[in-house]
Amino acid sequence: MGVHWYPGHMAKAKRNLQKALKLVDIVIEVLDARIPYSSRNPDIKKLINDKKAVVVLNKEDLADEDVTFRWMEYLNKKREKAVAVNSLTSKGIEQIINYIDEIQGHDKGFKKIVKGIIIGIPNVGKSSLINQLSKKSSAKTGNRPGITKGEQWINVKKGFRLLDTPGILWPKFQSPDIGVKLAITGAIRDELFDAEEVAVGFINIVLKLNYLNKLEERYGLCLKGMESFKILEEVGRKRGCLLKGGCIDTLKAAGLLLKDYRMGKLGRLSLEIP
Ligand SMILES: Nc1nc2c(ncn2[C@@H]2O[C@H](COP(=O)(O)OP(=O)(O)OP(=O)(O)O)[C@@H](O)[C@H]2O)c(=O)[nH]1
Ligand SMILES: [Mg+2]
Repeated sequence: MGVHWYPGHMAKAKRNLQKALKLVDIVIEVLDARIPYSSRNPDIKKLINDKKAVVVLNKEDLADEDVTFRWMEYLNKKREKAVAVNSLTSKGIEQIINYIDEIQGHDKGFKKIVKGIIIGIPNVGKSSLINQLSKKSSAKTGNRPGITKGEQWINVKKGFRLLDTPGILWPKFQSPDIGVKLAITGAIRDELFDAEEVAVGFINIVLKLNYLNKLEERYGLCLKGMESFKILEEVGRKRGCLLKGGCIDTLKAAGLLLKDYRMGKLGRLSLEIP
């Protein structure tokens, strides 16, 4: 079993990305603040080379603030420009705009024309970020992966154009839990994985990172000392996920748990620490 998340068209997307990178001055790499490691394409660094780059930790509103702070420190130590962003509000947006201004050279008589590209895994909020930067809704967004189908140039502000791109995934065969984390956060289409398996993977992380109280609070349950599948059953029982005959519908419970997490109903919860 395991989560298989590398569809064939992704290879083509990677070739397109290589071409597009040649056209731009700056790369905005969007990561999911809840999984900055697992949502990062390990090949991008090489492709970007010495180009200017910003690492955005998006959906910061869903991630644990303390953990995000540690990720920022970690990235800064590696001399990477990192910004924690909520693309549904304006948190972090000004910092990115200021950096663009810097590149454009706002003190001179004229502004340099700057072109950028926005890249990242599916559903991480690339198009939402563009809309927030430009204060328009030029880019189509949606609550599932694969919304942006092709590349699209968007005028963000005077002298700054940004290329929106479809989300890309890559094979990271060495570690199956990366696939699980990408599935939990919504980067992989729900039809491509077993929700029960992924929900149990989620509960295992919750146990490991000491977030059990968040589940207990949300569902009004006492879950201490239980193993992960039992916890899933308890959530299902509490939420009335029952099959004919009274058995607990753990598949339905899994879907409900993942949906609650993605919507922030469990509170701020990061899935990995630096
Ligand atoms: N909570 C929260 N949700 C966000 C944030 N940014 C985007 N979203 C939501 O995430 C979902 C995906 O947003 P998109 O902007 O369409 O993501 P994308 O990266 O362009 O996705 P693809 O085009 O499919 O690759 C939408 O439901 C957005 O409302 C954020 O900072 N916080
Ligand atoms: Mg998009």
